[in-house]
Amino acid sequence: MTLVMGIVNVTEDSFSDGGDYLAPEKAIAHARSLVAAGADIIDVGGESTRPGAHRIPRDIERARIEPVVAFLAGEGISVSIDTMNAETAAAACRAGARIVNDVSGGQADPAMLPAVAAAGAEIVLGHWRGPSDDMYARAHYDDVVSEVMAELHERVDAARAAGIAPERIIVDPGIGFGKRGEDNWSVLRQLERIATLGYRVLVGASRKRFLQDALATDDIARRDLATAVTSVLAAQEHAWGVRVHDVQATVDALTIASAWKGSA
Ligand code: PMM
Repeated sequence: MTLVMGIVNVTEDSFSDGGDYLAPEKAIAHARSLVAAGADIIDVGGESTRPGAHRIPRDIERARIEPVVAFLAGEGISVSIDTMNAETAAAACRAGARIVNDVSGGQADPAMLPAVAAAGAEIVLGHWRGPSDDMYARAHYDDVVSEVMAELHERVDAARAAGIAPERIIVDPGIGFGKRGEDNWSVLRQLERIATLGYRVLVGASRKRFLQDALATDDIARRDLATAVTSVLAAQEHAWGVRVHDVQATVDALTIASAWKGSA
């Protein structure tokens, strides 16, 4: 069954939950509620990557995530660390994180891939064409799926050259990262093609703007049902995992989909 990665943004400015879990005890309580709802992995992030976001100092990012990662890993919870920063990734791995989730696929910090190799961690390589503060400037494609695949392939090669074993690599097409509405749909429509790269595929569509646009609504509360539907569709295309905010909705949707298929 497709794994569910629950999001804990220990940030001030993430686009849907910024500021809600900045205090470690709030982040931990939230993570526990996501695990109770059925999350398989908790993805802890200390820096927002929303469009227009600015980078934050490394010491602030580390101070935000370290106590949360250490506590959750100490409880036996599988933790991933959402960072583009090698030092933060290494610190999180020392604190017990098992997966480094780098939306830049190791491009933002040249020290990232060697750091992950040295830590023996798994890595999520996201498709990325540059920092969030001007990511749409590079959102021009002739054939978005082929280009995303070719660029992910380069990141995989770089990760393997740095000494990360292929079975420790997960790829993510980077929904919303340097992609406009229709680009995201093209990628999702051909998710199975991305899986032909030969690596596990993670999808992060949760609460993203393109879902709201498809529903033609400003009502942000309606994004969670839309997200749960994308989780089921991604699972049908053999996604290894989905990264979501509302874990309960996705777990329920995936459970009903497997009951329908007779494998629940
Ligand atoms: N999206 C965001 C942050 N981290 N990580 C992965 N692997 N894939 C994504 O699509 C992704 C990510 C931005 O969303 P958020 O601000 O709601 O966390």
